[in-house]
Amino acid sequence: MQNEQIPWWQSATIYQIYPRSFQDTDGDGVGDLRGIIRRLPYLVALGVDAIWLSPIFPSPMKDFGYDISNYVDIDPLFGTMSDFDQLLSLAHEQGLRLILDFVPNHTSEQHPWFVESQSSRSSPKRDWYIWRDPAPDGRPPNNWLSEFGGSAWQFNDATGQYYYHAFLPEQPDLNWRNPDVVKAMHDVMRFWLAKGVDGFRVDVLWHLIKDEQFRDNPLNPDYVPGRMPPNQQVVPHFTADLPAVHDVIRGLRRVIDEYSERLLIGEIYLPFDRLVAYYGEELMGAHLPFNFSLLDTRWHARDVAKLIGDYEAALPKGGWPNWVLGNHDRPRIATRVGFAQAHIAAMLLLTLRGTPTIYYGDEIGLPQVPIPSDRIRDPFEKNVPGIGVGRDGARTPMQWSTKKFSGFSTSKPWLPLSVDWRVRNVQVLDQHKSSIYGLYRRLIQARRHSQALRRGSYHPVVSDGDLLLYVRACGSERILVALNLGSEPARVSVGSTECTGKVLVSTSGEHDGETTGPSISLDASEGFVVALAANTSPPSM
Ligand code: TEU
Repeated sequence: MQNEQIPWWQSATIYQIYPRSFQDTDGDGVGDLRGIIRRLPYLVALGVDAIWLSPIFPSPMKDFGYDISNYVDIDPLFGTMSDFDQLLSLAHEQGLRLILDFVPNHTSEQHPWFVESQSSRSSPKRDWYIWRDPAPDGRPPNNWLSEFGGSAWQFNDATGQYYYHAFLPEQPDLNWRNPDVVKAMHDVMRFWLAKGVDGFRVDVLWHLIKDEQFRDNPLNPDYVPGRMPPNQQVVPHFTADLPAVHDVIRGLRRVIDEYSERLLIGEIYLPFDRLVAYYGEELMGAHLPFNFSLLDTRWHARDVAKLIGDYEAALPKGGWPNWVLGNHDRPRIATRVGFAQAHIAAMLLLTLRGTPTIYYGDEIGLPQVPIPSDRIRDPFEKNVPGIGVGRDGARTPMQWSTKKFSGFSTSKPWLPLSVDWRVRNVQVLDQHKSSIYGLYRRLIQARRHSQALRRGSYHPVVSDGDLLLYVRACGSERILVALNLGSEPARVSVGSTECTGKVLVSTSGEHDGETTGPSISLDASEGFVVALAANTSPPSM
């Protein structure tokens, strides 16, 4: 047994809660903090170690909380500061860490800082945001585009200048080149860290610094109109992933390190070679730059195997890996890969090397819910309709029980439930060992009890077709993970004795505890986690 002196987040399983959709207690159809408190025992039973809450701060909710008008309070929709304090202390009492969402790239246009900034060109807060004169013809200063459609520049009549917004016009970007902004935002972090929160997931971390010369972004030669969101007409060369962003991140990390055992996660959508730079020089950047590669890979064993290998190879020395299968911005995994393969995806997420983040509802196989046009809430879908960018379908209410509104609320929820809610809910799935919910619980437990799964090395095992095989090893403990990503049965045979061992977790649950012979037969969409017998030679790796 190796010494367990590693940071808590390296052996943790993180669970993302979208607070609007987790549990409502005041009957307004929107989730709240007291709802999360009510469900803490559920999270403990599921076996996760930390929860990350999407934004809960005062907000006009134009982007559902990612437009913050006060960083150091709680939106009344979600509750009060006293509810929050209670949530934090109860979570800690029950052994759960709490991570907040920190949105430093932009505020709400209703934040007092922006109200002051836009009031006059000579306002002391003018330079807290990014203001530019119009182009000579009166049009926006350059070709920068908003993620949510249209120019990223909004004209302000009163002062005759444009301000920059990477997202909605109601989300003006802060100027992180201004030291007063840096200080104010560091103080926001300290406010929550002093209360005892265990860390932050930082929104669009790679966007914080923009080109000082405001040069046009290059055109994207691969842009397909009508198939891709309009912001992809240009490559964000001068608006994201600039070298100077790493200085800002080092500053955030220094604040994190003023407190003990706190975690800095970065939301970063970049290819591996760029992503890994966010660990920072000497690992003084984000502890965990989110690895979103599973969100858009083709679901083929060879593609996934390559992606794991490429990620492992790209990691800097000492950089701790992490994996994500879903979040509030991307289509639900159960719909993307299908219900059967969602079990395989769960086994993958929870047996790979690195910290896994589970998106609420994925543990019950919540699908992407089709949203009727009169119930669309997401501003991205409203601005860029009809090409599938809408995020509401991945943000629908958690399904708890067979009660009305699935136990989420006593009144009509803000977004519709999935049509199968009467059977796809925690109460019903809990009765079936073979359910995806049972599988998540068994996998999380297996991970908890296995050094090899939590922190062991990763060794790909040569395989072909739809099989994805690897071994996790720590000391004498070796675990074989065998996943069938195909719709035909497959035989795992890697020599005469190599598969011999005991099944820790099988996707159906039916084989748990069985001993395996030299080869393993997998059904379509079946996976096994096998503790290899100590005297077997490892499969050829
Ligand atoms: O998302 C950033 C981001 O990369 C999004 O533009 C994403 O690509 C988009 O949602 C399409 O899937 C973060 C938050 O997670 C998102 O909810 C916010 O809307 C956005 O920042 C602005 O704060």
